[in-house]
Amino acid sequence: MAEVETSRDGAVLTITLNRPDVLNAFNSELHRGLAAALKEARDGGVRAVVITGAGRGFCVGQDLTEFREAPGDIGSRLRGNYHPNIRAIRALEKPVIAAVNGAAAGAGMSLACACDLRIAADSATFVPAFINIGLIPDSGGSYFVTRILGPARAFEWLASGRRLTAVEAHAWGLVSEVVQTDALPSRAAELAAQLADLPTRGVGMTKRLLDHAVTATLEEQLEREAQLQTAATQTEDFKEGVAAFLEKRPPRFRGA
Ligand code: T3D
Repeated sequence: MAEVETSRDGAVLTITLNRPDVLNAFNSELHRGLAAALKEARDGGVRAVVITGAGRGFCVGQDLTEFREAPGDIGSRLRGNYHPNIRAIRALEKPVIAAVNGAAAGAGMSLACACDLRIAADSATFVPAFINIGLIPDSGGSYFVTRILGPARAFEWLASGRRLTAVEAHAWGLVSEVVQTDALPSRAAELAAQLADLPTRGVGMTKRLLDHAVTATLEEQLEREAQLQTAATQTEDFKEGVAAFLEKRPPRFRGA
């Protein structure tokens, strides 16, 4: 079995991290497989992506057995293995859903937070495990968690290493929805299919715009909106959206 599996259902690509015996901890093969899957996700026919884990874990970050001898050059590993996949998720101009089926710990928690939205099984847990072994948040964890939760709560959580239940994560706004564990795959597929039916280029530009908004001034953001709105009016889906409204019928967006 491959460390990462992909499957297509219409315009939805599902990426499954597949090292269930170690709750899908990262090793080199998993990084490589995820990179290949995220490349596959760039295909124009893919209009929504789901990332999930096989078995009872989502992803528990670095495989700690690789630290047994010595940590090695962690900085290089982060730059070479982790960062490209985090950047690839943010660069995808389509929605990426983390379907968190179980423990999301360390860099696995960062991976979930790099996605555009998170839905969780009621058995899922979120663990900023770094501090529990004397490390600091990496793989974008400090960046995304601060933006999702705000700096005060981010510090309280990331510095404590506390395990958060799915219900707590929902109350904090870390996940948008909690469903029964058995229902997670079908709910993720349903949500992804709904997102895939939207005007994908508009969704992609919205994603880019919101990423930019985090650090932009109002003037910069107004200008970015004007530029991307100009691009949005040039899409086929804009024409279709207006035509459907005027003809009083549901739109049929093609993602073009
Ligand atoms: O090297 C670099 O590039 C640096 C990058 C670092 C980034 C990081 O991600 S650092 C943080 C690494 N992750 C952790 O520290 C998490 C460690 N795991 C846990 O704290 C717990 O497993 C969980 C809280 C996540 C889940 O607990 P629980 O009780 O549900 O499961 P468990 O029994 O602890 O784990 C099940 C199995 O998975 C177990 O193996 P076994 O006993 O059945 O043979 C356990 O050892 C294994 N496992 C869990 N996490 C890891 C792991 N094996 C290797 N690496 C792991 N990270």
